[in-house]
Amino acid sequence: DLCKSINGLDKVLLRESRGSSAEVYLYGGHVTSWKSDHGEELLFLSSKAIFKPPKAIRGGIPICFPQFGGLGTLDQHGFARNRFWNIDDDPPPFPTNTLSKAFVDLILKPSEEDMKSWPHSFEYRLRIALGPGGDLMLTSRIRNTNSDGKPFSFTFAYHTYFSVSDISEVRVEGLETLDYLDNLQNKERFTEQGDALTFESEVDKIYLSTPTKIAIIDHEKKRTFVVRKDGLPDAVVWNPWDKKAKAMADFGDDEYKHMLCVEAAAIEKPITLKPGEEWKGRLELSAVPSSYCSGQ
Ligand code: TA6
Repeated sequence: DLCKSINGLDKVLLRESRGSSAEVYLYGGHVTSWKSDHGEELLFLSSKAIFKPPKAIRGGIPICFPQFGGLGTLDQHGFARNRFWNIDDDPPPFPTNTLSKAFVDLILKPSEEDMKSWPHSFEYRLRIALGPGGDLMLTSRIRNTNSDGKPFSFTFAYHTYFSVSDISEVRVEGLETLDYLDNLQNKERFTEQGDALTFESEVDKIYLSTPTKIAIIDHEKKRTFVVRKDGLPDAVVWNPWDKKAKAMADFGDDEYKHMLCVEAAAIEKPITLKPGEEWKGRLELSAVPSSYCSGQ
């Protein structure tokens, strides 16, 4: 259902038959809530999030397009998360999500303004769907619609903020032994040590050529988030920790203890599309009891 939220921005509520739900703001095409079938919130949304354009909403799943980070000429993380998307009432067939009954299709095209800072025309169709087991699936289809024959390249991330009970009790499996660029050390390249990641200070790493599946284990909740991705070879892991948290007006001082960003991304090798070509980037999130998960 489409409704007006308390802060005046339109949002879509998705409800799956067994009780799981999600909320998506047309502003930013931004998922701000994903709840399990017993109503537990699985994404982090800052209590100080600002729902006022052009500020991006702090938390949920910001869409970083056409640029991840500050790696180019646009504002940090591009402009898709700062624009009003439209409901797409004429979507192309999305064979991958045929199972879902609860979904919404959104579309973003560049404004005149956008074309000044990023002189390319594109159609970005985003489907947000809840699967039968309460999984959250995001499918992005980005097509180059340039009429001047020009290709374009972009970097991308689903900047997902997971809700965790206590960051010092969280482990991430699937990124050990991989190379990463450390944003805290001039993006220098390092190799990760050999066992699951744990967290005791600020982290901001871009892991390269990562597996299609990453597990985020919340010890206290006995819950594991499973991130499955397709078309997204990299993964960013970010927690601002205390100092950076205090420096962000839209982030509570202690909130870093209850969140971890693990972001399915395409950063190291920008994606290049010729006119008419389309790129697809899929993200599938599930939350499972931890006892089933380690080593799966
Ligand atoms: O994804 C990690 C990161 O690039 C960090 O460097 C930090 O800047 C974070 O994104 C949040 O960026 P934002 O523009 O949303 O404040």
